[in-house]
Amino acid sequence: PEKIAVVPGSFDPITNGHLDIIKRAADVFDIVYVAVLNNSSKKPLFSLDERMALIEEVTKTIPNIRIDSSSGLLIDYARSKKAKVIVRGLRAISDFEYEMQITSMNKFLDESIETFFIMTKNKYSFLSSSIVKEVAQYGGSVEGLVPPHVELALNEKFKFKKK
Ligand code: COD
Repeated sequence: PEKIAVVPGSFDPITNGHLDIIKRAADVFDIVYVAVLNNSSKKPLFSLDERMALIEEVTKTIPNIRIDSSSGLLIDYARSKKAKVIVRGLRAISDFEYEMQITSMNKFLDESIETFFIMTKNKYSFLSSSIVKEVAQYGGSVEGLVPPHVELALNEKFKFKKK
């Protein structure tokens, strides 16, 4: 049977750290659903459609991934795709507590679905969508931290004109 995984997130916007996790998951699983879901504690900068379009654009060379979204529970989404595995990325120790909390809640909701963690590349250890937005907002360069397409979208969003 096909090995199916879900890589869930807010992806607001997708960074090179996310992309690295998605690619590494796609190397291991037959089908990887990249699912844009709501994190109720975050207010997104990019709309759902914008976030999905950016992911679509920067992952178009990876054949076995599917870009999708859901407004419900991650575990229900995973079940609906017959995914046995949820893949999350781990950065610094600060991610650990939060990840452990959602992993144990998801395990409580459906014991048959596993969460696997892929450790970030060192160079992306301190990279997050939030820090990227913070810098881009004030006109700083985020080159190398996000795909070029995302950099353009950020400049557009903040109406930042390059000198
Ligand atoms: N290097 C490696 N991994 C990274 C990096 C990086 N630089 N940056 C981010 N990541 C990883 C994150 O650790 C995470 O695993 C993934 O990429 C996505 O990150 P974000 O920040 O875009 O997404 P989150 O953490 O906001 O996603 C949270 C969900 C939306 C998945 C969660 O809120 C959810 O499941 N919502 C749906 C409702 C639900 O089921 N809630 C109950 C959960 S118990």
